[in-house]
Amino acid sequence: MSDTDIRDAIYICIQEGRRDEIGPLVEKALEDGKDPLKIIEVILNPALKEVGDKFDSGDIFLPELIMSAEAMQAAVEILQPHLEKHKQQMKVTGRVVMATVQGDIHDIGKNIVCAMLRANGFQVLDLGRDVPAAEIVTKAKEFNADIIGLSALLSTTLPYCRDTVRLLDELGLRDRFKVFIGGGPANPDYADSIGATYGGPHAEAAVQNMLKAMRRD
Ligand code: B12
Repeated sequence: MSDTDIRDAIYICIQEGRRDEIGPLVEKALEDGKDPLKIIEVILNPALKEVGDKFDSGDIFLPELIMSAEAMQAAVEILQPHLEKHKQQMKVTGRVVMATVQGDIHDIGKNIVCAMLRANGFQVLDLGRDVPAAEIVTKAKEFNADIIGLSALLSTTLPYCRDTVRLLDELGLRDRFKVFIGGGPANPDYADSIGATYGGPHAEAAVQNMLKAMRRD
């Protein structure tokens, strides 16, 4: 199979939600020396974005969206250890608590950010998805985090980022953590308005921005 054939086949697996077929194709791309992050950014993300757009325009419905998400998840699970591969050789660059906020179950992007942070020497406590603000704050204290990373993919759940910052304020803990937000509806203006930092549109930007924040210490 040529590079183009593999790329097209992976793309189609995401589009058509072929969870059982995508694994061997991703493995083959890795065997051929493809960079795992490039597989995500150049093939998987654009394919899933097209699925999201079709869902948005009513051309496909939730069951299809779920099947595509499952194929994406299967591919990311294979790639994740490859993203994290170099972490043992590095010294700890910071401690991050990551969560997808309350009411939101989108976690594919957050999982990629976690893997990339680990690959860059961060210690990461991943709290999962649909996590209430109070739990995020408690765990950040216990973990002695430098950074709290919040992921929100829905316009309706983005306000939970603000709630988390407010809770930190109320508890007198705001200065203890840098708060980064990310995910589709997050943007620099919104981040500013709630007293947080926009972490960027993708995992690489998230890592660079968090590394920069740690260097300022
Ligand atoms: C996959 C998906 C799902 C899957 C999620 C599976 C999972 N385990 O995550 C399923 C099928 C479950 C789903 C459900 C729903 N979804 Co949905 N979903 C998507 C889809 C197609 C892709 C999201 C994704 O994984 N992208 C790939 C990853 C790699 O990208 P990413 O998430 O953006 O993450 C990157 C960056 O944002 C950044 N990042 C992410 N988090 C963070 C955090 C920090 C701190 C930083 C710095 C950076 C960062 O780095 C990541 C890696 O590069 C999007 C469409 C889209 N274009 O986003 C819709 C989308 C987000 N969903 C949408 C909707 C409406 C829903 C539902 C409400 C549908 C329904 N009627 O039930 C439910 C909501 C369920 C809930 N309560 O959360 C809408 C949201 C509209 C809006 N603005 O509110 C979208 C935009 C689709 C659309 N165009 O209409 N969905």
